[in-house]
Amino acid sequence: MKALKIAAVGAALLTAGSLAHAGATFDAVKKKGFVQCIVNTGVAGFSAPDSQGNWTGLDIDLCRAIAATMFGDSTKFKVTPTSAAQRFTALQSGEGDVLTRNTTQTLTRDTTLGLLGAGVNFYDSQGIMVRKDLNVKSAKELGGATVCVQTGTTTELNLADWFRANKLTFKPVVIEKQEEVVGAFVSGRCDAFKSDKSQMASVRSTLEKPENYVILPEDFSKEPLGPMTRQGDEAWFNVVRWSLFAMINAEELGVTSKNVDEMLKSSDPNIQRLLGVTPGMGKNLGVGEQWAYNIVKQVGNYGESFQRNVGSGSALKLEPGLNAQWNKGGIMYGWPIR
Ligand SMILES: N[C@@H](CCC(=O)N[C@@H](CS)C(=O)NCC(=O)O)C(=O)O
Repeated sequence: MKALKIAAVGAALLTAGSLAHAGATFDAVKKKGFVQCIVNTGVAGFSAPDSQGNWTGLDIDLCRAIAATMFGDSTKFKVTPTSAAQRFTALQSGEGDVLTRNTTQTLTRDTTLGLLGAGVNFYDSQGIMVRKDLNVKSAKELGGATVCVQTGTTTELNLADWFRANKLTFKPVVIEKQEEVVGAFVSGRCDAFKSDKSQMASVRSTLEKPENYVILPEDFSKEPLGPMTRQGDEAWFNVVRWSLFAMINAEELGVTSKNVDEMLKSSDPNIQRLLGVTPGMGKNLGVGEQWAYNIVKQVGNYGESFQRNVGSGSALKLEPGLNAQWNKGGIMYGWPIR
């Protein structure tokens, strides 16, 4: 009798749990029919508009994946471009539904902003770029240098930490707009430019003579970059988190935008669950059962997105490094979709 009672309470809780889809952002996004993603103002490979004004990049693909989950249509998204300093206020004040903007996940950001990190879509580290004619081989030779960084970034803090730890002096030049930071560096106002290595590679590829600049070998910090949502709407948080995990799992399982239709016939239970052939995952998220099929079909798996935007198929030609799958020498690891 007692056991029966407990089971009944458990079932009631479960029902309440599945009704928790009534999150304010989840509902608002569903109602308006598109996702508003807060992105950067333009970092090639991550998020940048092309000559026709179409936004592409790894962070844009994540935004498209979220749209595919919600609407079965990856084109149902809009962007709000922000500087590093503006991005958190933009999310807090509801200017967007999700931050998909090369944002490092840190304890302070998770605990003091009313926001929450929902995963990692690029494992990065910070580095320093200098002009080649400075003839510097290591950051340890940069004592007394003037270093340009962008306001409101982890870069600002890591810079001070590293120079202090190495007992070197430096002069920071802290500027809000990315193009002004780059301008100050190129014009010689700063000896060095510090940022996430991926973004630095992106900036370097857009300079007039990229070969005149070198990225020094040091890694200054861990920068796990990923999306954030406002706290208090777990249904929405889950849509963001699991859209990303669907892309990562699809890569691990070998499901691509090219073969996803054949994969519907796969006998692998993991693939059947991912693609909604075995239903349940969509219902749990509060979306259609084809949510992950739509992501893979329209956006691609994580590896395809990486390759196209920042990897061998892009101007940046970044190696996957840490962003390879956990069983291929990296640390990308999709949590189980089950
Ligand atoms: N990952 C770091 C740095 C992110 C960041 O804002 N980097 C700059 C340096 S390239 C950037 O993306 N700027 C582009 C913009 O302001 O739109 C953080 O989260 O603080």
